[in-house]
Amino acid sequence: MTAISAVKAALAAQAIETPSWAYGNSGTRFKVFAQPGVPRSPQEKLEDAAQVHRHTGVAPTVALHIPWDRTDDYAALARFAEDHGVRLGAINANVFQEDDYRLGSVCNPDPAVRRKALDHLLECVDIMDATGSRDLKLWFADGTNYPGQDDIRARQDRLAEALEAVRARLGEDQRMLLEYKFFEPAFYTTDVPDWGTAYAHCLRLGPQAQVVVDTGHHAPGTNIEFIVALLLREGKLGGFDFNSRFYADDDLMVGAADPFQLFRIMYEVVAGGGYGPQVAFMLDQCHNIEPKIPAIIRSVMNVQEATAKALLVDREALAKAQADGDVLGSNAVLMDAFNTDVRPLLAEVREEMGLDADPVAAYHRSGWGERIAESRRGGRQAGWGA
Ligand code: AOS
Ligand code: ZN
Ligand code: ZN
Repeated sequence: MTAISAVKAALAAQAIETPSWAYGNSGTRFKVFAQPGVPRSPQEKLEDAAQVHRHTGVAPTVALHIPWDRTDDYAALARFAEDHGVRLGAINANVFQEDDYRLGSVCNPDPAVRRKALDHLLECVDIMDATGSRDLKLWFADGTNYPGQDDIRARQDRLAEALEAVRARLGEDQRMLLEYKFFEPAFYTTDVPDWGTAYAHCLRLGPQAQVVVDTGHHAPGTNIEFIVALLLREGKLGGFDFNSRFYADDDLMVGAADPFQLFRIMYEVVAGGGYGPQVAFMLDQCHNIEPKIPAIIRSVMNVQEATAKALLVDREALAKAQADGDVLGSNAVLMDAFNTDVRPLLAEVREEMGLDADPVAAYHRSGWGERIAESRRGGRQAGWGA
């Protein structure tokens, strides 16, 4: 196989998971904007996700969020997904949206609240059994707002206890992915604020616990690709929540704010041997003002473009320049790949997959947007505040 055909094969095999909540109405705490044609049920979200996969060919799974996607029969929902050409992906737990969680969920000082939160997490594993999902994604809003409000170390103990109970409940082929975020909604301490805290917990929990890197969850200037390289090296990178940010956790389209950063991240994934099913490439975004389905297609394409560039890095030339201590030469090898226009290559990959070279145009031509605007009335909010 020539190098370029290997790159094409790797691109055709990519799997980018789209989040069910990105198809629903969303906004900020100031305003949620309703859009025409927005899904009213988990099934309609899956129908929209199927359109993204139909036109890109690389978005075969959909992450669910419980309770936003609550349904009576999860096995039936999984069959519904398959009938539409997609599968159910990660199950996202939600222990942040009830009054009981004012002082936290699994870290709450009240054992009854902790029990309630843990029961929800265990229920999510029951749901994974029914859907056939591999990954449980855990993000905790837990933290404190004021110095002295609670005991930092005791909260870590409570967290560890809950995580261990979840781990013990996992099936052999299931994993728990622990997400970190430096602040929000807690403003003084957050109980899982950074990769180091997530890593320390996952290390204790063993091989079924891995860290998930949400690209919007770092302080400005953080070198995310270094974190990626390190977690991969330690066998602890479970996946990504991709999105981009200009300020805080903006949840904008991945690759929109800083395509160079996305390329650097994907390069570390490829170079570190993480390009495969063991690292879940998930989107975690909201499309507050732009049409949702084309925005998700665009996001998938942005990840593909960064991946193509990462795969095109001349690793041999780079290794040689690095070994020679050639600072400018090594940097030039990386920049050559980043500055390559990979759009024609991706167009070829799509055509070879039997797809239109331009997924956004193909989506617009399909008339799906008009059809759902006509047939779906009263679309639902994605979940925040719903
Ligand atoms: C929150 O900031 C995190 O990014 C989580 O992944 C969150 O649960 C997600 O945005 C919606 O499920
Ligand atoms: Zn996230
Ligand atoms: Zn987030």
